[in-house]
Formats: sequence, structure tokens, C-alpha cells
Amino acid sequence: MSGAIRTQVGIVGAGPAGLMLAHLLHLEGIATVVIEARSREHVETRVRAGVLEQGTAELLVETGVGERMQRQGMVHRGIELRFNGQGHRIDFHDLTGRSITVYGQPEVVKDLIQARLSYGGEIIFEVENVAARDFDSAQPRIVFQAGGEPCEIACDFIAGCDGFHGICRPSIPEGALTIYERLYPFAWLGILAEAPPASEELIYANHERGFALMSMRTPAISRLYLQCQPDEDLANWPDRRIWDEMQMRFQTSGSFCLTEGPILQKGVTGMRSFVAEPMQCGRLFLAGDAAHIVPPTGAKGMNLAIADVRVLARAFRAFYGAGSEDELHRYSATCLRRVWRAQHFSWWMTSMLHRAEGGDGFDYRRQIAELENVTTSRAAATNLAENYTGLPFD
Ligand code: RFL
Ligand code: PHB
Repeated sequence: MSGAIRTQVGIVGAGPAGLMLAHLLHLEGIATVVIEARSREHVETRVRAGVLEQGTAELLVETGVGERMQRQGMVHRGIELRFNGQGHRIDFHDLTGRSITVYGQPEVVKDLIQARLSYGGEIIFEVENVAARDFDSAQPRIVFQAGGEPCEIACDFIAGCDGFHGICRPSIPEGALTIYERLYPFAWLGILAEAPPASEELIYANHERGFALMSMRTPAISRLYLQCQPDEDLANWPDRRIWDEMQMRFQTSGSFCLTEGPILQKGVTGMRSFVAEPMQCGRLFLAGDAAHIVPPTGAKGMNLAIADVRVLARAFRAFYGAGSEDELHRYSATCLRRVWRAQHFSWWMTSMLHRAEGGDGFDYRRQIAELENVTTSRAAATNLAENYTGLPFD
């Protein structure tokens, strides 16, 4: 592929943000071209998030891409918080009437790619040397190479949906963005295992040896995480050691035992909180991880990415439909309100559940007090449930 392409919105990145934006704009009759640095196979198999807020799941259904999720996704009406060897259920449904759906991010990506290709929408995979140009003018351009050939997309707007390590945010001139950031002194060692989940709902465990999370992908596949060092060497974690450590961290005073099985995938994920403000520069709009990162403890990253593009698609509709730029001007402020609520929730869940190194035990005792509060006060549990299942869209 080579040459010049003309479209209305040029989208960089085929993750949940870029693909959902392309889909929402297609439904509004707005033309888009999506470019993606990796292969289709890579983006469809990358192991990532697993929890959809109720509003995210509803959006997939309302826009015609939720059929497989409705069949295969697992609706959960609560989670368990485990500490001091005891489990405590937070009953989302009783507290808020809401639920979450456990459905892997690669499945969401597959469904969105399938939908886009079925209506002839364009996604150019494996592009290289991408640059966003002239977004301070009315004629922005995206230049790149595809199959080694130079290409250019001329568009009205660029959507930077290219994740945390993408090129869109760094192409914004120095000084135009303010960055807010926190790094955490721990990471997650995550595994995907061919083992039926030992519990029907997710378990978040605070243990003196460190945090652990039991999640799942299907009734036959577990997804588990353990708190580890940010520079943890996976070579030191043979499968036996991982299972032994998991079993210890999930242990209860009863007879709980994780189901073990072959480990299909292992990886270490660093933890950070990050926000770039504003999420816009001229005609370049940032969405999803390109603009913000949350630690995964609140299960908010993919949901925020989808929430951003919902706002952005509505703003483009107002621009192309009624000629109004007001919503585009308000895009960043509208998204950032939700982003900072999710930042707070993700930071709070992280600080309540992870073990801090050193110290005199103050932090551990403070965490247990907080967990006791969240699991005994209906008001505190409702706050967790409202945030976890997803705040209302404005
Ligand atoms: P993505 O998914 O990173 O997609 C960006 C895409 O842009 C491409 N790209 C480029 N394309 C063209 N040109 C360039 N120069 C490019 N540079 C990059 C990339 O290849 C990629 O395909 O960002 P997006 O769309 O904003 O989506 C964000 C989510 O992926 C992320 O927030 C979540 O995965 C975070 N997350 C979770 N979020 C949840 O909502 N619920 C969860 O339960 C949850 N658990 C998690 C998580 C993330 C994790 N890891 C591995 C970081 C658990 C983990 C372990
Ligand atoms: C996952 O299933 O991958 C998952 C679930 C909950 C989280 C993070 C990740 O908080």
C-alpha cells in the first residue's frame, strides 16, 4: 500500500480506544482510517485486561458488537476481598443493582476488528515510522510507511489512540502538556493457566507476603497475579514456585485451594499512575492509555479508554452534524473528570491491597482497618461497588 489517503478522522492505534472510536464514528457516518504498528494477530492475542464495567458492556451491545460477549462473557455480581485468612464478599448487585462482565480485552479487540472489516472499514496493520503532522492547522496529516512504501493520511482530525508508548503524545510540543505521575515500588507477575477458576468471582487478596488476584478468562482458564518487584526476573519463577506462592497468598482458615494447571503465559507488568493534561492539542485528540495510565488494581484502564472515545465520538458528531465545535473544546475537561475519579479509585485500591516494603507494620495495620471498614460498613462497600462497576456517564 502506498500513496495519499483522505479521510475525516485519522486514527493511530488499533487497541480498544482506536477500534471503538472507528466503530462509533462509522455508526455516525463519519469516515475514518485506522493505522496500527503491530500485526492483526498480535493485537488479537495480547493478554491484557479482563473486566468490563456495566456501561462498557452495555455500549458494546447497544452498538452491535456485544453478541459474542453476551454469549461468552461472565457476568459477575460481586467480588471477594480476602484478608487475615478470611473472604468477604462485596455484593455489587445488592449495593448498586449493577454488575461487571469478565471478558478478555483481546476478545473485545477481535469483535471490533471483525465488525470493522465486515462493513469494509480500513485498518492498515504493521505500519512503521508514524508521525502526526500539522495538527495546529486545519489540515493535519499522518505520515507513515506501509509495506516499506511511504503513505500519508490527510484528515480533519487526528485521534491519538496509540497507547502509553505511542508517538502521538510525544509529538505535542514541549510545554503544551502537564504530566502528573506516580510510580509504585512493586509490579504484578501475571499468569494465564489452563485451570478452572477456584471461585466463581474475582478474589483480591491482601496477604503479609504481598497482594494476589485471582481472575479468569473462561470456565477453564484462570488469570492470576501476584505482587512482585518491578525488576522481577521471570527466570526465578518456575511454575512450581508460582503456584506455591499463590496458594500461600490465597490461603484461608478454611479449606480453599487454587486449582493448578499448565501455565500458558507469564509476564511482569509495572504499575504507574499517569495523566497528561489537556488531552488535546489543536486538532490532535489523545484517548485511552495515550493520555492516562492507572495501576490495574481497579480494573479501569480499558474502561477509561472506551469512555474517552464515547465522548470524542459525540463531539465529532456535533462537529460534522451541527457544525459545533463546543464539545470538541470541552473534550479534555469532560474526560478528565472521569479520569481523575478512576485515578483516585485505582490508587486507593492499590494502596489498600499491596504490601509496602519495610516500615514498622503501621501500613499493614492501617490496610486491615480499611478493609474491615469496607467489608462491614454498607456505605463504604457501596462506594467501592459504585466505582468498580463504573460511574455514570455524564
Ligand atoms: P492499547 O491497548 O495500548 O492500544 C494502543 C495501540 O496502538 C498501537 N501503536 C501504534 N499504532 C500505530 N503507530 C504507532 N506509532 C503506534 N504505537 C502504538 C499499539 O500497538 C496498540 O495496538 O491502548 P488503548 O486502546 O488506550 O487501551 C488501553 C488498554 O489496553 C489498557 O488500559 C488496559 O489493558 C489496562 N488494563 C485493564 N483495564 C481494564 O479496564 N480492566 C482490567 O481488568 C485491566 N487489567 C490492564 C489489566 C493492563 C494490564 N497490562 C498488561 C498493562 C491488566 C494488565 C496486566
Ligand atoms: C484481569 O482479569 O486481567 C484483571 C481483573 C481485575 C483487575 C486487573 C486485571 O483488577
